[in-house]
Amino acid sequence: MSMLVLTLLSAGLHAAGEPEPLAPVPSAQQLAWQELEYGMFCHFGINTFHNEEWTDGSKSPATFLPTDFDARQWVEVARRAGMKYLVVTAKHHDGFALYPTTHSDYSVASSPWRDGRGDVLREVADACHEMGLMFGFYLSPWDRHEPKYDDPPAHDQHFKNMLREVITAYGPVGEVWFDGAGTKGHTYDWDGYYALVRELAPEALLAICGPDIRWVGNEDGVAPETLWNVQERNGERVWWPAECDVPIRKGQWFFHTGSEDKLRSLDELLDIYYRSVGHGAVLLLNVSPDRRGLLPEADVARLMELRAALDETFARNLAQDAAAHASDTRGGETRFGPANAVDGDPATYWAAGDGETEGWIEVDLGAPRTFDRLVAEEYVSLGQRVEEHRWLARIDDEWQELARGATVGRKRIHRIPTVTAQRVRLHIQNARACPAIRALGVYKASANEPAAR
Ligand code: FUL
Repeated sequence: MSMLVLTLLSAGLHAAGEPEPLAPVPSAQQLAWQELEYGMFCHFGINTFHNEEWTDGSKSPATFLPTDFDARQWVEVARRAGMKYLVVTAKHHDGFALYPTTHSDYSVASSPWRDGRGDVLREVADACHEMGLMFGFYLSPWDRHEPKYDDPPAHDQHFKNMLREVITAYGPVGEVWFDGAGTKGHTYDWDGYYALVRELAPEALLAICGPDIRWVGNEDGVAPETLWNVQERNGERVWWPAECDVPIRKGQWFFHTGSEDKLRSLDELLDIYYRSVGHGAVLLLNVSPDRRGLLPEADVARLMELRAALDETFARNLAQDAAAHASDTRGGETRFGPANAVDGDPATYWAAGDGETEGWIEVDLGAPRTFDRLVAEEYVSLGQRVEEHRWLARIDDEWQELARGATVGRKRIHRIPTVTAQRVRLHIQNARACPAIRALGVYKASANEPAAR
């Protein structure tokens, strides 16, 4: 047999390979971070004791005096709330450091708290590491206390010294949160900061003013409905997933006395969840420790209500292990078959053949079922592919549209008016490359959730 015939034969017999990744794709760290979905932001510092959001660096360290600080309570609450990571303000714009830095006298070491021997950052980092939450820190480049701030090269060195100190003493670090606030007109050596973090903590993601995680663009906890992880940056297409940071008490990142009325309702938090995580972003919800150094009871109770409502809603996927079929299966192979989208395994997916940029996947729920939440997830290791989709159900012998949208991405949840149907279909009307869908979900929301909007 000639080589040509052999080649043709083996090509014909060969199993279809995985779809070509559609560049850009996430790094392993970005992917792992996106899977966390939900984290806690903790703003704590000198401001906590002054009922202010921003202080100017002149408040006396003597005013930092939590009466009952317990980092384990923060982390335990975050864990029970289903949050998978925590980001704490190691230093906010006022310059006051929550750890005994050797590069400034404005820190916990100059406070009367534990006679100046306390270290908030140490205890938060240790509790995170011990309880299995990814640890991240916020370090404000804007520093209203540090005299060197007005001399950019000197300040850059100072800032790098602090970065080095935190990373080497409190790691492993998963996320470094660089805030851009207050920095207009100031020159920073961003590249130098990034290089230092990469050198000391290659596992850490650089967020907000950084190339790994982007700010969603508002402080409302809301991502746009159409959310691309792929972004154009400096003329290059890059994977740059979005984080939605939002305070649980409206407008307050730091604790303020007598402000319980600012605490968002369960309905508001659910809405935030659906419009952040449900649009494919990661939610970083801020809960401020109070003057005791504890998360306030009312905020904790609200977090648990949210957890309970979400757990109840997503307890049972009506499509789990349902009979599934699709318009096309890559190479006709089981390993790319539609059942992979309902097997509960995030590592398996349904994929269509090359060039199939339109198609559908359908589940038979076994009997008519009542539901009002639809979930789809792309297998984003291969890049973000779906550009336009809709959900349909077979009702009165015709396919009726339940929801529509553009991107699916890592996760897309649609809230729909309650409907009863047995056959449900995700129709991908357009994709940038053959779709790869790792999960489909059909749920009935908890009675503790407000009706669909
Ligand atoms: C903003 C800051 O100015 C706020 O105080 C807060 O830290 C928020 C997360 O970022 O830019």
